[in-house]
Amino acid sequence: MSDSSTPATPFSGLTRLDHVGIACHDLDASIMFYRKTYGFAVEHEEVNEEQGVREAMLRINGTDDGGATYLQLLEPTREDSPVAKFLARNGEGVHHVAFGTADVAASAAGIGDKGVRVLDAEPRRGTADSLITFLHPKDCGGVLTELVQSNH
Ligand code: MC0
Repeated sequence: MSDSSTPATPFSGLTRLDHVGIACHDLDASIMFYRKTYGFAVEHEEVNEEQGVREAMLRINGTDDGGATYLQLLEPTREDSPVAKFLARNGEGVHHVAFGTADVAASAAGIGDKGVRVLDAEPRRGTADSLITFLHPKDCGGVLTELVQSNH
């Protein structure tokens, strides 16, 4: 039964699942696992010194909103980085989920107004020149959540 008070699209402007980020100790071994097991190919690889990660984006499918859906494999480049701390505490596994939006600042502002802590005062640079911001996992049911404005 539909509820006429429920908006057709979420107020947040989020349009898709952009990626699932997976923390790993050895990026090359992890890439090999996903290639051999599922046939997923690396579309993009880079080091993001600000975030302290070496990362690979494995494209899963495309969408019609200028973005796509990926697995993001994350290997830490320094011990004080968020991913290194996560690995030390939890071992390898799902690190965060990321939702796509056409306007990351507007989405973050709307979500912040709902009482969720937005971790970046201004959007930062993400993979492939995307714009990103993070939401605190303690305000999101234990899930570190990222918002992504694709550069495509
Ligand atoms: C930490 N916590 C998590 C978590 N990381 N919970 C779920 N998922 C995670 N990934 C929990 C801890 O278990 C702890 O819970 C509490 O949050 C505080 O964690 P902490 O590590 O002791 O302390 P903080 O506050 O220094 O750091 C947590 C925070 C940080 C989420 C604020 O990791 C952060 O700012 N993350 C955003 C940036 C990031 O993760 N970058 C790497 C991906 P308890 O219960 O023990 O208190 S970069 C990326 O993905 C880019 C390149 C891209 O997509 O383009």
